[in-house]
Amino acid sequence: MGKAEKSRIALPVGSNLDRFIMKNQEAFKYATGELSQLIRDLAYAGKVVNREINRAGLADITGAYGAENVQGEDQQNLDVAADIRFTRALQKGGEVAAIVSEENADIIDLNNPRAKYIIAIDPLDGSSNIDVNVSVGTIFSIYRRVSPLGSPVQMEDVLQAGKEQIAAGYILYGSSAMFVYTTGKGVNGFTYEPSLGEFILSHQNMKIPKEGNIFSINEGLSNHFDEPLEAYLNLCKDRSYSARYIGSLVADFHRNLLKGGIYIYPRTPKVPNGKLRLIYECNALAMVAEQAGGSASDGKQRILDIQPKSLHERVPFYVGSKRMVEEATMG
Ligand code: P6P
Repeated sequence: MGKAEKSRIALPVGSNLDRFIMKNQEAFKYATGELSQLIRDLAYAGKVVNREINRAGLADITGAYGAENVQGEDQQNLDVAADIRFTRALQKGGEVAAIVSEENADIIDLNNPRAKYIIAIDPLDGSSNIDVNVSVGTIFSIYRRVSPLGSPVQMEDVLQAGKEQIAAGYILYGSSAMFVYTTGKGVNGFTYEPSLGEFILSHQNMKIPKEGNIFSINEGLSNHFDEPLEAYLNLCKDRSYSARYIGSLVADFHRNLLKGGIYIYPRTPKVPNGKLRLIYECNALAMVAEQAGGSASDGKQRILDIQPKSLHERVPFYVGSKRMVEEATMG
């Protein structure tokens, strides 16, 4: 990528996502517009899901769907609704050859073999929180296909290491909805303005503080933490750090991105590889964290270096302020 392409996209706060995407595209001399359209398609689906979440309490679409996903977790109605929304938007957009989704056991082949891109997505992470009005989020990764265009999608297209992502981000359905993403040239956040129906640039070139004093972990599992983790958490408490754990990954991650902090979902006897999924949860947030100056590890290695072996594999996840992740994982 040329020097110009590495330069940050500078647009004034208040610019809308569309204009930012176009500016971003100009910086990529080989860009042909498909990636731009793909990011627009994700933002559009996010607006639709945001509307449904905001009405959830009234429209009787909360609660369990009555089925389990491939993880054996009870699907919520909105999990299924969000999965359908994103799949439809990406299918219509025409830029995506296949999707890996938390809500589907197998690759969703969009029968579009000439499309360049692969999407990995958690359509609605933390959805069980919707019934109690807690923020939830969508997490997405974008990869280029590695198998020849025109041929059927292969497993190698979807089992790519996180460092191969060409873009990643999340949509936070919180007190305000936000679209936060990176294409490898820094991280930018856009806040949804309902009166305009637009995501507006509100957080330019987001950087996570190198140090923080917030730690996010489910201490209800503390009887099962290994010694190095126990020791690190005691260090946090000796320093009177704040324990903040919403139980919704995107919400915890976003707060730590802005204020500094570390989110940890460790391995325990019940979840020997941790709970979070590498391909459609950890990789995207690891790319955002690193692009914002932070770090993401599985406790031993960089998340983005891990070569996935299966679609729904789990990894222990330490993500956030660089020095906090280094200290938590040096044990
Ligand atoms: P626990 C939600 O199910 C989720 O995937 C993340 O959003 C959240 O951080 C974590 O699991 C909560 O898991 O075991 O602490 O309830």
